[in-house]
Amino acid sequence: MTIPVKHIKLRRLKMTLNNPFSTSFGTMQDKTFFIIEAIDDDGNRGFGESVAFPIPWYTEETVETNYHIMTDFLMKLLRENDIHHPEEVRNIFQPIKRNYMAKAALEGAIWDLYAKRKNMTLSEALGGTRKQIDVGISIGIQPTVGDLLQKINHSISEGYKRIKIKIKPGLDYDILRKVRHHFPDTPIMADANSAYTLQDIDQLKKLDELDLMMIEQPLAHDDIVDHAKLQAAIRTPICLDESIQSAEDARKAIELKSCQIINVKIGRVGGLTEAKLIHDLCRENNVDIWCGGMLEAGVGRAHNIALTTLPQFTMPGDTAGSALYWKKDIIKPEVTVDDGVIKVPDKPGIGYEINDEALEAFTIHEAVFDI
Ligand code: OSB
Ligand code: MG
Repeated sequence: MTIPVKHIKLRRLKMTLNNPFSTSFGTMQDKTFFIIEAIDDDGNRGFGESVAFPIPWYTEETVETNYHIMTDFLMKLLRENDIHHPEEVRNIFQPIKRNYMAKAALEGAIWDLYAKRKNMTLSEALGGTRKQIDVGISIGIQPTVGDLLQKINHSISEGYKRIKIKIKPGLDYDILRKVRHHFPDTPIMADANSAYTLQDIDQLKKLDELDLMMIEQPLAHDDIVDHAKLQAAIRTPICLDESIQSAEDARKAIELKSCQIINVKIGRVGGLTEAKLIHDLCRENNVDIWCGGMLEAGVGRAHNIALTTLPQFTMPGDTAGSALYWKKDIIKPEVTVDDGVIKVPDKPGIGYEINDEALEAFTIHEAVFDI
């Protein structure tokens, strides 16, 4: 039985975050991205979300490169190949190098369509078991330490299970020391988004005294060699984000001891199938794994929740509730967090309905392609 994808609808959305989000690479407030809809003969609709930003400052992909790769290459491959199971899409897309976020967006829509046709949840289709998932929060760089402490205090009162703080050179040890002083028992971690080099090793070593859960992506976005040197020199566990773009990258990083933990993002690694391969590899090697976030709207958020139901996702992820990011999200109901926990939906596919009215309102361009 093939999955009869008849049309792909590409919508370019523009949404505005409730608050600007600052990392070592820059500040984001307006978000432009794609919602992909895979439609079959019976009118079933599978949804995917592309997580690339307008500017290539996280990885090299952008909204525009996503459009180019999806429409000029990936759709052609979908036309030329029958798909029996969404796991095959990874191989079908293999002739096109990298461009993982573009691939993941289309693949995600096909996974959702497949699960809906089978009348199962996306979590079940992936082999997930968890009925609820633990949630942490990622707090961007704040104007003052006082603002940061206030945000952390609020997040703890809301029940978030761990606090992630964005750091960069000059805004690191002194701030984290104050945070640790005010919150001696809170699980805290730091994310540098590749802002350091091995020359900063003494500054990074100082973080060992703060008992952080981990430091995420301290060194270059494409490095696994220097990270191994750094991990050998510091006690704080290193978690890799940007550097892991495939299961092969994960295998090499584990072998080199470049990290003890992996942050998986579906978009960064080319889709749910690759994310699952990385999950399985981490499980075999006893490496901790958690699901990262890309300030997603509801569709991407729902995919993250489904992935996080796999057994090795033992650490809280970055997928918080819709209201933290958006005045209005594009799904019904919106994702809600209760005491640091999201209940996994039990409806077919991504498990949330699309709020078509909101989807329309945020769409700035749309195009339909025959498959
Ligand atoms: O490095 O994890 C990251 C947001 C944008 C780009 C990169 C990252 C992040 C986050 C926020 O940390 C995660 C989220 O809340 O969605
Ligand atoms: Mg990160």
